[in-house]
Amino acid sequence: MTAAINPQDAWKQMAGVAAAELIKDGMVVGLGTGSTASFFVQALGLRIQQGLQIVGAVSSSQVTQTLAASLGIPLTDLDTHPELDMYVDGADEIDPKLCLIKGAGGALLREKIVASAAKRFVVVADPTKRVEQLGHHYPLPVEVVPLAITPVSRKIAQLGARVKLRQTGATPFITDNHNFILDCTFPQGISNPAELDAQLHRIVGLVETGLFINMASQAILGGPDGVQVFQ
Ligand code: ABF
Repeated sequence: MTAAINPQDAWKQMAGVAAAELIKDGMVVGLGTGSTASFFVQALGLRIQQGLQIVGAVSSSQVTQTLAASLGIPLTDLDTHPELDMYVDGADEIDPKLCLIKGAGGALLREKIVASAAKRFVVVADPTKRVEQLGHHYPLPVEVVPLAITPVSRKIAQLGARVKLRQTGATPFITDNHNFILDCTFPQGISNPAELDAQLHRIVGLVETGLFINMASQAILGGPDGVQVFQ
């Protein structure tokens, strides 16, 4: 007997399956992280079992790497394939220009590296991720070198944010790159994502932000009325 999944998961799965249909023989594919990306990875694994022949896939996290390996997806890396045909990943918020907040899963740096290597970045999500303005539903995660956590926190607070160190229990959450994450809430939302991203990047010790601007080329949303594509 197959366990029933809740509607939101069903929508994520619809998006993941639709994105997997875009993958063609001979492609090098980037694999995102998170529950929606996992549905894509599973659908891609199924297509590979059915005969799809990709050149290889680059994972954006250890978790995804393990999942992909378990599904028989051929794995590669950016040294072997510095340019990918397509990257598929989820998001926490998607605005009308396809600017994104990502990083709730803590993999934002690798996600951004893999996304930036791809000719095409397809976002997969359910409709709860669509927002008019970024920053109202999710804090903005930024990845920070542990040594710099206190001065970086203070400088981000000076930009108007409430800043919280992400923790697992009593200890700081550690990224795949051995850094910390600061979750930054901007009480008025983020009116100018590009300007904020530039300001944050001027802070020494801040490694990367979860703002993905002008990177996504398409969003595939599963929902109660089926799959919708935004570009
Ligand atoms: C990754 O997973 C992250 O960048 C984002 O934070 C999260 C989205 O997760 P889900 O698909 O589980 O909502 O894409």
